[in-house]
Amino acid sequence: YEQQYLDLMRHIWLHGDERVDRTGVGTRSILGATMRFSLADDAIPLLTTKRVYWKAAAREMLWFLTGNTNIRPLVEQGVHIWTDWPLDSYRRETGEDIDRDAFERRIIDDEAFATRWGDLGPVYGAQWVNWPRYEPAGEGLFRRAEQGYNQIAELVQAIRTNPGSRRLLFTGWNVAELAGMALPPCHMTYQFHVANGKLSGMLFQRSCDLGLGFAFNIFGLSMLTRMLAQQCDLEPGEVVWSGGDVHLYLNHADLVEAQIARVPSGAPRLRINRRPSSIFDYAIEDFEVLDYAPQGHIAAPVAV
Ligand code: THF
Repeated sequence: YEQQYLDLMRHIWLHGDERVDRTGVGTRSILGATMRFSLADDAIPLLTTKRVYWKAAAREMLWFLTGNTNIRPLVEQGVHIWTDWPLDSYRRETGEDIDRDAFERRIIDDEAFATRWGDLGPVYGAQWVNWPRYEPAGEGLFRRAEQGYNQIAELVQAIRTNPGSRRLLFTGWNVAELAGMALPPCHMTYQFHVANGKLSGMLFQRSCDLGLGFAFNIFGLSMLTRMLAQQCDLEPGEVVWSGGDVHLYLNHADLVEAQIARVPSGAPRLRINRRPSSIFDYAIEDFEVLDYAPQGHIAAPVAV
């Protein structure tokens, strides 16, 4: 199954359109790609051609589901994947040349500092579980209701009560709030489908960093699909990943060359060791990856 990924990587590296992107790093890019992975028998699409820190991806998914948009809970758990964006704005706005470790230490030690500098704006979690709802406030005016829409809770309810629905989806792409986000959502729309007692999940990702982010995003989609299946008493089906602008950063040349020279090895499985009482009650300890013996980690810089 992983060959799909390696083939796509090779294709983009050879034929992608080379351009200077938003980050200034430069990419080779194509429009549109689809990959499918089975979740049967606990199979999980976790890359074996490099080590993927799946627990960081799992913690990120659990963090999305809390609705929290501050990096503080991630940093407290040793997850550094979102630090660079707040760090970048801190450096830009204060002119202080603070290093990453010192910045993360302040995020942990100083709650007011974290509140001021650690928030990413109304990104993923905020939209997933608390999409703004407005209520009439008289004279044709509206005010923001205290409680927004919980798209995830409604999704669980919809899968349970109306599994044939073609509206089993949620999205982070809230047009009205994009300007306040540190980064508009990349993995933006998730859709689910029930057939023969199996739940399958699909993701539309408008922008995909194939060398770095993809490994996290496909694991997140698969983990979430497994959790939803468990909550709705369904078996896991498959995941379908669909990318819009799929690209490789030019400074990932070493990673690309090393990874496409490797051959996938083994078939990792994801086990969920408990059935929490709701989709919001999972903890990192509930997840276990088995039969994962990846090839060596390949470090690559993240473009901010
Ligand atoms: N921006 C870019 N340029 N690429 C992305 O993948 C990306 N994301 C999120 C938001 N913006 C993005 C952030 N997610 C890593 C992994 C996921 C990220 C950001 C960074 C990363 O550096 N991974 C390394 C090390 C992981 C670790 O130390 O735990 C890796 O080798 O996998 C995509 O959602």
